[in-house]
Amino acid sequence: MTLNDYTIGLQKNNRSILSKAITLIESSLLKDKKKAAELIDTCLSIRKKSIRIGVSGTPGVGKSTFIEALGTELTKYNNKVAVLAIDPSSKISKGSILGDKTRMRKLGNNQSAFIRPSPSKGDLGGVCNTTKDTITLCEVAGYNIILIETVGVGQSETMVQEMTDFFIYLTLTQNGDEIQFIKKGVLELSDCIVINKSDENKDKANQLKTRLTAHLKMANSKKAQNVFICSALHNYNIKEIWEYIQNKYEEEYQSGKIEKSRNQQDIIWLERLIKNELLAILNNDSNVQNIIKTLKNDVSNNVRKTILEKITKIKVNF
Ligand SMILES: Nc1nc2c(ncn2[C@@H]2O[C@H](COP(=O)(O)OP(=O)(O)OP(=O)(O)O)[C@@H](O)[C@H]2O)c(=O)[nH]1
Ligand SMILES: [Mg+2]
Repeated sequence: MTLNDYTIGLQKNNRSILSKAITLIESSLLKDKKKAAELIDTCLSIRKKSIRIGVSGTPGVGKSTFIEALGTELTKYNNKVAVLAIDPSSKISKGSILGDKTRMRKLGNNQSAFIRPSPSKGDLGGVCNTTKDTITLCEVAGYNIILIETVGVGQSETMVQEMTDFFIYLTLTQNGDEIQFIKKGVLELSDCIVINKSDENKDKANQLKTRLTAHLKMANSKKAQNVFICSALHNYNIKEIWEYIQNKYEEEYQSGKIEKSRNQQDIIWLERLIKNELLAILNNDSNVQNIIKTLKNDVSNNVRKTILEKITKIKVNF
């Protein structure tokens, strides 16, 4: 397929070409990488406006169910919804998100929606780097709302927050998650907190809402996040959450905040991309690999000095 085939197909909202284009940018083959880079450069100038939303939370909190409910609601108003799922925990959980295409059955059959799970190759940075390009491809294909699901472990929340306009954190009343995410600073990262499965115990959900709202007030957060109770399974409060997101997005779009934040995100991304490419060069360099092998065989002896000596001799030619 030529570059032109890809761009025309994408602009015609051809899903099969969109899938192929994503596979192309996820490829680690050098010849694919060159083509992918050209494709993304072209796409960056023709993409359309979209709202990018990150959805995170511990395993089983109801992220997929929430996205299914929100996505289905959104398609009722002529929106085109793309769902991207990043699974950084696949090494441990054997890829829980990958089952999501079947879990989001309704949305999966919806002609206005596109679902793409991304298996982690055990390399969070790699997957997330291609996710930003996947967003661009989806925007060219006319998807005006991009929902990104990620399990709330490790770095993934920060990375997803770095490529979205709006970050939703899902939590529950009963699993002690509350202390965990207050400790981890997730409250500060998120733009909106959703207490899911409120159908199981509405009183408890409301009590948690009160505690979290008080905590946010005390933390004097600049973001002024809202806390919602919700039942993704029974569609409770989904519409209200969407109205909140939409109003906040429009407000921030008009004030120029979205553009500013996206520019900052692009810079972070560029730095990460350069770092990753440099690492890839070093990983594929036989001299470097030989040095590592030698050092591993003799860890106890002067390793630091030797590393410093060797590293300062490495030169990268651009
Ligand atoms: N009672 C109730 N159950 C829910 C609700 N939302 C999700 N569930 C159930 O919780 C389970 C997990 O839901 P998922 O949507 O797969 O959760 P997830 O966060 O995407 O899970 P992972 O992708 O594995 O991290 C499923 O059995 C859902 O039916 C809800 O609002 N109420
Ligand atoms: Mg899921």
